[in-house]
Amino acid sequence: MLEKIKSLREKAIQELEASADSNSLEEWKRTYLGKKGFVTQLLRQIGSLPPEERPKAGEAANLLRDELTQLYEEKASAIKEAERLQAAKAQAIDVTLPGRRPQIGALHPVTQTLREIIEIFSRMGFGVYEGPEVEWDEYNFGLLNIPPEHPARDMWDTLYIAPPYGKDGNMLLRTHTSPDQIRVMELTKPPIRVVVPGRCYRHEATDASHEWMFYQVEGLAVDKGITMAHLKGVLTTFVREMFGKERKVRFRCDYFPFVEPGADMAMDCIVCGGKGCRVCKFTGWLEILGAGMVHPQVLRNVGIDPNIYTGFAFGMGVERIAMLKHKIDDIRYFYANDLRFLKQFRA
Ligand code: FA5
Repeated sequence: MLEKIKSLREKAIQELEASADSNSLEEWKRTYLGKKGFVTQLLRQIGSLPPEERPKAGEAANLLRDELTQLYEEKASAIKEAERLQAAKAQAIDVTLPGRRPQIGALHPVTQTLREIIEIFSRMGFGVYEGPEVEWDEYNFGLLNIPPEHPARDMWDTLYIAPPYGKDGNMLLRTHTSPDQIRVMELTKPPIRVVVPGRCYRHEATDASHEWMFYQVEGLAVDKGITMAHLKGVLTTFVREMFGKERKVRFRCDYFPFVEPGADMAMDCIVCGGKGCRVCKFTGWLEILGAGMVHPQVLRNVGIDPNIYTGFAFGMGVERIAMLKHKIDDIRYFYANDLRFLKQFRA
């Protein structure tokens, strides 16, 4: 019996050493120390031995059980620790890996230009007002001296808002920022000096200098004694601040029903240096804004007496200014969402 115990001990210890993970260790425990395990069976056999062999065999079997139990516990905690370390290693962050750079956004070139324009006019004492993009026909046209059926409406290909919001074409996407002249004059009394930036919409076929959605900045000054000279002075100052002292500007007569007299202002095309290209439609000039003296009827429409007050107004295209500034030859780049284009304007 003692021989049997000895060889069982050797086999058990050898197998215990060979078990490398908790699964094989548990299997080992079942095999030797479990209910039907070898050591348990051995202990049961002690009672059937001749009485003189029992004490020694009993003692040896009990010692074996205690020894194997202790060895099992040591091995179990060693395996547990090894497995814990392995799991921690699998989850560990490799601090030597370079980090992922966050994508940093930047202001859109049109926004940058818009801010620059506003800053220049702020320095000349103009405040800023913002009006709605969805506008009443009455503000976009009627109060600006363009009644229904007036042929001048053809100057603005208009996107109307469908019922149930708009009825009989009385609501639209503003085609210009000029309705905000009315809104400002309804809100405040002269003296007025304000610029109004915002989006405008036109049902327009796009080309290198026309978008169906674009920004304008409206300007309005109303006070006693305002003349066309103030208008020319303010706008020339603006162009020289924005593009440099050597810039040429050109004022020509133009027609807008809400100004009298009316003008358009152009500057020499920076893209081609005035020689003529597809941006300036081969004229050497790029029209950047419409302007004029506020029509007396418009002043009357908002309750301002044109015999006491006069004013000037202008409306400029922001994308056109940005194109000149950065020598961009197609307006459609701005809203094509092409990062190769946009990344060039990181400020
Ligand atoms: C107007 O919209 C008038 N409200 C301007 C005005 C204001 C005149 C105050 C008198 C007094 P016009 O349609 O010409 O005018 O547009 C003004 C400017 O907006 C143009 O010079 C141009 O720079 C820009 N613009 C017009 N249409 C487009 C378009 N489709 N895409 C990009 N820019 C445009």
